[in-house]
This record gives sequence, C-alpha cells and structure tokens, in this order.
Amino acid sequence: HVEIRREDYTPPDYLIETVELRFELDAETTLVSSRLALHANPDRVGRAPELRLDGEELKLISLQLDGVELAPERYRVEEKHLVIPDPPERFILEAVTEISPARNTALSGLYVSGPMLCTQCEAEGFRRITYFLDRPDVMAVYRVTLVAPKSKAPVLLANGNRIETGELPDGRHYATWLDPFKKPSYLFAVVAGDLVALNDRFTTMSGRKINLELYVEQKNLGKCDHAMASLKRAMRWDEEKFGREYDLDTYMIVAVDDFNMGAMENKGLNVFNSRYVLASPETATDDDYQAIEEVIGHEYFHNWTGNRITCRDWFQLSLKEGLTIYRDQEFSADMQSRPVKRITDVRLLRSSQFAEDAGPLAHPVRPDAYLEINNFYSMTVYHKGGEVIRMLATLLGPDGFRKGMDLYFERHDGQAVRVDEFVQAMADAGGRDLGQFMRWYDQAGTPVLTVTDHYDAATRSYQLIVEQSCPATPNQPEKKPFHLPLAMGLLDRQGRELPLRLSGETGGDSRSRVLELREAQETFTFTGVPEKPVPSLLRNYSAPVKLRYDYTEEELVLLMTHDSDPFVRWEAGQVRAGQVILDLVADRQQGRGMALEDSFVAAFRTLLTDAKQDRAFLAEALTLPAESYLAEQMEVIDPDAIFEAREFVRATLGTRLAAEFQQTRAACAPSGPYRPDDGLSGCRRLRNLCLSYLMAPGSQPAIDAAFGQFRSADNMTDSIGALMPLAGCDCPERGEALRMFYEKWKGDRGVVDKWFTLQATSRLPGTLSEVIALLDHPDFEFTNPNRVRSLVGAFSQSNQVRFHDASGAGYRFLADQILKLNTINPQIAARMVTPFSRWRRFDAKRQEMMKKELERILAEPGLAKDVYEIAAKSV
Ligand code: HT7
Ligand code: ZN
Repeated sequence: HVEIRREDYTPPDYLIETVELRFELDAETTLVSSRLALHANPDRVGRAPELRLDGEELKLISLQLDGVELAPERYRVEEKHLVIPDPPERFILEAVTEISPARNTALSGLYVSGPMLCTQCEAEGFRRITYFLDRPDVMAVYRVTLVAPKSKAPVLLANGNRIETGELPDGRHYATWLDPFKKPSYLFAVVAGDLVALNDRFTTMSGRKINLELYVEQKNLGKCDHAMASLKRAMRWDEEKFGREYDLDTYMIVAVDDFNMGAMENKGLNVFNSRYVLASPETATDDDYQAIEEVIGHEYFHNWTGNRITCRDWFQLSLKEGLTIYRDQEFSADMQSRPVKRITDVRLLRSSQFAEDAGPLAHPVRPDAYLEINNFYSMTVYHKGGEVIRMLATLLGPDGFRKGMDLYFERHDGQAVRVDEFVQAMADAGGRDLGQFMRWYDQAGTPVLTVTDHYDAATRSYQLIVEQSCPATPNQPEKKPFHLPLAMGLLDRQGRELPLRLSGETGGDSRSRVLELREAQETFTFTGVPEKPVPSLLRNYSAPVKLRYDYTEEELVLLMTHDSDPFVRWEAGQVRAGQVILDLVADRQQGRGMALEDSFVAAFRTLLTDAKQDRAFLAEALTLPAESYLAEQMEVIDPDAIFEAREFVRATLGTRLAAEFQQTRAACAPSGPYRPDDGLSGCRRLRNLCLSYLMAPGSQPAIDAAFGQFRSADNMTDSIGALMPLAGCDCPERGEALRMFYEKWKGDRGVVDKWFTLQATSRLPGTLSEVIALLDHPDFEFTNPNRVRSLVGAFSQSNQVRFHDASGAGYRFLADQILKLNTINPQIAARMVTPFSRWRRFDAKRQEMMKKELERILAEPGLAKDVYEIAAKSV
C-alpha cells in the first residue's frame, strides 16, 4: 500500500478542458464512452512525460487518440492506471469502458440501489466509471448523455441543465445534460431509475426562479415535505447570512437507500442517504427532522464552500468540510435554540473527536499522509475543522468574518485552493496575523488549558493564570502553543457579572470578553474587582480544548444557576455530575457501597422544578454525561463500573425524585396532535427523559406508563421515547413492545433500522446473543450500510458495557463482521474497526483480547487498503 504525502504534491502534468460521456445504462453491464479534450499543463513541473489516467475495476473496450485507434504498443493498462507514454501536447482521447453496477457492492462509482442506478464519486469513485485524472485540481466542463430502457429508468439525471431528450429504438430513451460550471470529477453524478419527483420553486434574492426537484421512489413521495422546506430555508439563509445565491436553474436531490455516508453535494444533483430526506410524524423522530434540516443545509452550503471553490488536493478536505460544518451549525442554530444546538455539537465533538484525537488514529485537521483518503472523512477533519472556523469567527467578530468570507469568494471563485488561501483571506480582511493560528491545521491532539487564579484584596486585582499544553500524538511528540480565543466573564458570590477591565485599560465596562491566548503560559490581571470572583471560562465553548479549573461544588452551583452564558451553565452541571459519577466508580472499584450525595439530588430537584427554564435546555441539563465521555476521563477505562455507577445515579434520582419527574412529565403531556414544527420538541424530549429516569429503578408503574405511552403515541418521537427504556428493561412488556413495533413497521427501512438499533444498544446482559441472532433476521443485509450501522455499528460504538464484555465475545463478534464486510464494502468495514483503536485505554486482559482481534484482521488475505490502514495504525 502506497502512502500519499502532502509534501509530495505536484500540479497535474495534463489538464482536461471538456469531458463528453455517454452511458448505455444496464445494471449488469454498462458501457461508458468518454471523449476527453486534454492538454499538457503549462504549470507542470518539468516536461510532460507520460499520461497516467486513474482507473479501477474497468474493462477497456477501445481507445482512440485524435480519432485514430491507439496501437497496443502506444499504451498500457495497469491494475489502477491507463498509461500513454508519449502523447502530444494537445489531443482528444476517446475510450470505451465496461463496468458492472450490479456487482459494485463498495457503493463507490456507479452502482445499483433499489430501483435505480446512481453514482458516488467522492473521493475517488470517478475512476471506477472511466479512465480519468481523478483529482480535485483537474476541473472540466461535462456534457453527459444517458441511454436506458424507458420502462426501467423513466428518469435520467446528471449535473447541470437538461439540454436534449429523445426516444430511441427498442423502448430506450436518452437525455443529454450540460453542466456549464467547471468541476472536479468528484462532483460528477448521474442517476437513472423509476423515480417520482416533488417539485417546488425558489426565487433568489436577485429574482431568478429556481426549480427544486426532490426524487424518490413512488412509495416515499409523502415523506418529502420537510426536506423541501429545509432546502428553501437553507437557500434563503445563505443569501441573508453570506450573500450567496444559487447559480444553476435547477437544484435536484435524489434519495437512495444504499449510501456510504450521509449525502453528497454533486453539482446541481445531490444524492442523499434516504434517512436524511424521508420523514413523516409516524416514522421520524424530532431528532430525525433536525438531522434532515442539518444535512440538507450542509449539502446546499457546499455549493459555494466546496463546489464553486474546491480543494486543491485531498489533504485540504477541511477547507470545504470544516467550513461547511460551521455553516450548517450556524444555520441550525438560527432555525432552533442556539444554546441547545451548541450543547449538542459540543457533546458530539467531545465524545467522538476527542477520543479520535487521543488515540493512534489522531491526525491534524490537515493530515500529512494517508493510505486511503476515505479514512480521513473523520471527526477531526469535519468537526474539529468546524471548531477551527468558529474560532476564526470569534477572533474576527461577525463583521470581520463576513468580510473574510466575501474576500475568499472574490479571490478564489472557480479555483481549487488550499486551507492557506482561506486563512489568508481571513487575515487580510481582518487585518490580522494568523500565522500562529495555522497550527490548528498542522498539530493533532486536544490542547489542555489549566487555569489557576489569585485575588489580591488590597489592590482589588484578580489574576487568571492560563497554561496551555497539548499531548503527543502519532509522529508529533512536541507541540507549539496555539493561538486561541478564551471567552470569559467573572461572577461575584451573588452571581452578578463583574466588569472586565484588564490592567492598563481605561473605561470599558464589558461583562463578557474574549482573551486571546498565544503563549504556553499567560497571566491576565483584572483591576477594580471588589471580591474574589468565580471565573466563567470558555463561554459558548470558544475553543476545542479541555479546561482544567478546580471549581468547588458551590462555585459550580453558582455558575449553573447564575451565569449569563447558557453553555457555561450547562457545562457546570456536567462537570458536577461527572465528579459525582466518577467518585462512585472509584467507590465501586474499591468495593465500597455506593451512595448519592444529598446535595446532588437537591441541585437536580431545583433544576427539574425550575419552571422558568427553557424545556429543551432543561432536558440537556438533566442528561447525565455519556458513558463514553466519562470513560475518556479515566486513566484505565472500566466499562462495568462506569455503567453501574451511572445507572445507580439514574435509578437513585428516579426513586428519590419520582414525584417531581411525574409532575414534569405530566406538565409536558401533549395537548393536541403531533406536528414536528410545533415548537414543542423540547417538551417532548424532557417528557421522555423523565420517563427514562422513572424507568431506571424498574418499577411496575413506570413500566406501565412506558407501555401505555408506547401504545398510544401518535408520533415516532414518543413511540421511541417509550420503547427505548422498555428495550433496556428485563420485563415481559419488552418483548411484546418490540414485536408490536416490528409488525407495524416491517415495510419501512428507516424504522426497521431503529428497531435493530434499539436492541443493539440495550444494556441488558443478553444483548450480544440477541445481536448475533439478529444477523440472521430476514431484514438484515450486509450490503446496506444503514442496516450494518444500525446493528453492528450501534452495538460496538454505542453500547460500551456490552461490547467490552470481559469474556471478549463482543470483540470476536465485531472482528467477524469486519472480515465479512471487507470484501463487500471496504469503506464501511474500515469504519467498523475504530472501537478497537481504543484498546490501550483498557485493562491488560481487554487490551490483549482486542489486540488479538486486530491481529486476526491484519492476517486476513486480501485485506482492503481501507481496513488495513485503520487496523495497522491501531495495533
Ligand atoms: N462530501 C461528502 C463526502 C461523501 C463521501 C466521502 C467518501 C465516501 C463516500 C461519501 N459520500 C459522501 C459528504 C459531505 O460532507 O457533505
Ligand atoms: Zn460536507
């Protein structure tokens, strides 16, 4: 396996101006005829030697150069390339290749999904369609003709505008599409199949009318309204927030059931995993509705951040992904509760990205090397990348950031660029030196901020001493200090916000400010501070770091109840709950009995009964830190002790605050039929959270309440809200409810995925046996990524205590499934390896067992590069 290194980048030797493609579509054998207008790149390094086109799994049928069949000695076909040793400076290359969509279970290139043929070309799927310079800095204009039997594929779609259609003999028809925008091959797409469309219109800010077309299977037409409404909201938002208007006349979205990721931003023709399109109140939860809005927004925003300006090479992936994550987060924050959105985003970052950054797969936001680029569509590139953009926005302020974005679009529209160009635009627009800031792109690992303080009553001055450090990560033993924004405030002992005047400053009365850190250690001295304050640090989670400050219990309660920043209020509660649970973990490990502190129960009661709190926020505040997040805070992870301590806290709260939970649950009871946009999703979340606390001790009245809610629910949020605690309960109602649920929904893929996940994430001791049995269920398919994720992924990634069973059976199970997936879908197989990468964090026996499974995977003959890279780095 060849390692690709960032420092080895050279410009392409040849460029492609225009691409003409003709597809004779058939699931078994598709013929692809290509006509490429090539010329030597004037910016190449040295004279243009041979032309090396990328190609995989292709059968070459014919090859012509400037209209003449190429003699066999003038080219060679290698396993992954077509090489023409001595081409002219400028020429036309025509090739016919044969591919088999039906045998393409890797879902990269052209493949079959249900009643359609569709493509996925990012990152390197286009080379599985035809020979090409399959790299993002080769941009061309595409003209595409699709030919197919009309009865099987009445709908024929490609990027851009449909310029011609017609009938052909033998019941076939064709459509020709022209995309006027130059694009890299990874944004190419075609779809052909038996689909119907939901149509709508959008008028842009300059008055252009855009056709919006959402293609689905006939049976799903009734589930598209939310996706369409989300798209229109996203289009308007990008105009209002960033002044960006859509550029083609038509925007198409196609929903497919078999898809490796969430969705794909192909120019003018997005292809979506159907789970991020289809929704109805009966089949989708509030979270599903939310996720659809987010992903629809994300793909739409890529039209400017990704498509109009793309990446020079794949090391720059965060240029488009981090920026677009930031944009979709801001869009969602504007559409719902901003604080709750920030809390959910931070929760995800800290539970998944921090773990990645602390293990053998840690890599910088801009990686230095890879074997398989698909493995770098990571939490770090996406979500830490998004945090890096957020820090720029915080440092520059809203106006400076907008100016930077405008300058970036003005300078680079139509180009394939690097992260450097983006940061330079920000630096120039904001008049700032961002040289040190670039370390966020180059250094892996989560920085730790250790804050201490000192108050001097005589001078009424208060010092904050901030130290930053960053742990060693693979190939990076030493780290240099980061440039980062630390948003903060100071509270007096009554919880009032104090003015923040740094020594040497005059005037200024702000109650919240951003300190800029650049050094390994810095001291900030505030003057005119009347008493020793409580620092409110990292407001709105202004940087992706771990914060260490030794708060007392009283100080945490003060922040929880008084800070003006909702993130800090939430975080103070999480820190307190984390301390309580981890103390109980220690008690359990040392054989002491567990007892919950009265003060914690009292604080929980105060919060639960605070009628003034926003309910969505309250639900977040009352949710205990996840097992995985608690695990990250332990030197040696003890999954059993974490699970038992956390469950003990939940059950104790459920018992001691039963009346309060019942009251709150009743206060949140629905007063009318469900509507996803009724503004009551926070209420539903809180109500279902109360139910899960009430269920934790396992009392019969609570089980009856859950079963009652399950039977009477008119929407999926409440149905799942009841079924989830039932699935974790060893009671007869469990089997009954799961059976009823399956019988009702067995024809609906998305809901059946939920049914698999509910069972895979049950903490009951027999879960692994159930999961193994479910592999033989008629609805389980190894070829469908959503289904694999819903069972194998859910068990190994979201059921810490059962996956890490001391017998090692969970590990054997996962390795067996990875080896099966290796030949079916290497991308999905590789993603399933990640739980093993954390092996060093566990006790010696578990370490040994996990390592053994990694070695078994690595010993597999014919191991895909994708799986090899993750397994080899992990071991
Ligand atoms: N840009 C899209 C990436 C993507 C992808 C990457 C590798 C393999 C399959 C894939 N499907 C989609 C998704 C996005 O960030 O919008
Ligand atoms: Zn993206």
